[in-house]
Amino acid sequence: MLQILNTLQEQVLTKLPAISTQEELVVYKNSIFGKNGELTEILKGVKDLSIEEKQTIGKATNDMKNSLAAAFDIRSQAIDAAEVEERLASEYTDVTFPIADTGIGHLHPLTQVIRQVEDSFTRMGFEIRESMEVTNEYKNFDAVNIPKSHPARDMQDTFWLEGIGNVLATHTSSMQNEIYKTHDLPIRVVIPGRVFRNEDVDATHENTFYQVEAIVVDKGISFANMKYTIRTMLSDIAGKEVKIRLRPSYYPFVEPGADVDFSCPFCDGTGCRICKGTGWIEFMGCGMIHPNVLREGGIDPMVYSGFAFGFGLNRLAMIKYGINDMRYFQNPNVAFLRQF
Ligand code: FA5
Repeated sequence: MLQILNTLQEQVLTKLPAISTQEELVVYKNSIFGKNGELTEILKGVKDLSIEEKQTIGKATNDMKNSLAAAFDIRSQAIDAAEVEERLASEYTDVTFPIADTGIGHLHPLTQVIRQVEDSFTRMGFEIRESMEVTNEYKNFDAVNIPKSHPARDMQDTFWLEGIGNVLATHTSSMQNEIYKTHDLPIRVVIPGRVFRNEDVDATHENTFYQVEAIVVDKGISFANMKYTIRTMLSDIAGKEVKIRLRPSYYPFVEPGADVDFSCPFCDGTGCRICKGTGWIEFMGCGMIHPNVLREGGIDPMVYSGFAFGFGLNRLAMIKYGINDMRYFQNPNVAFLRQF
């Protein structure tokens, strides 16, 4: 029996190195150790040996069984290690290797315009605060002089959120109250941000768009300061001196309030396609901050005054780049984006 076992062991040790996958190894192991495997069949004869033989041969066969099992384990580990080596060699990528020109992207046109606006305000000594996208009824409406019954609420179709009084900001003026309450005086802050209105989308209206708000509060701030700031910003963005004109207008959070037009930078006021032949581009709302709004923010309107203005950034980008449909901005169309 020992001789048969020795022969089997030799066969196994010769064959094992030639096996290169775990699947093959399992099949071969089964043919040796399985229910009808070669070794199992040989070991079935042990029960017929005499007691003395069982003591010697039995122990030897057991040792051989263990050593064959160990040989299978070693081969199994070697196959795993070889597989890892092979994957390392085939999947290795040198991330420091110079790549071919893949056409690296660039900033979205809206981001480019936001940065230009921020640069202009930074030069004028403003600090930048980003507008909160989720706010509440108090900050978005009540605190800026738009009480519940006010018709101006209907002009800004609102996305109401779960929870009492939570809304998506409909305008960047929703940041005013928080800034008045948390900022030391004087205040000179510009607030770009994304706002939302539950509106039908068309070429000039989006339900998700960007606005920029600017607020200044100090002692002795006047309408003239506001006009100068607006003109400086618009000239910076247009890349040339522009004129502005103000028309009386109504916003609940300012008094007096006005709408601002600026002279068309494309035709210098003579009339063209962009300004629809008028020489002027209607652009934004502005005004002196309403005393109620200052008071609600904890600022005494008898001591301090200020101005605020706000405009749509999508509209500015459309004017600047001659884009005729606002829906392009939220459309991930690479052919459109590559133009800027
Ligand atoms: C406001 O939102 C005021 N908070 C602006 C303001 C601030 C006035 C401070 C006075 C003082 P209005 O609703 O008009 O105002 O929106 C301002 C600008 O946002 C518009 O001129 C327009 O450019 C842009 N806008 C408004 N609705 C949309 C829309 N649905 N899609 C794209 N842009 C819009």
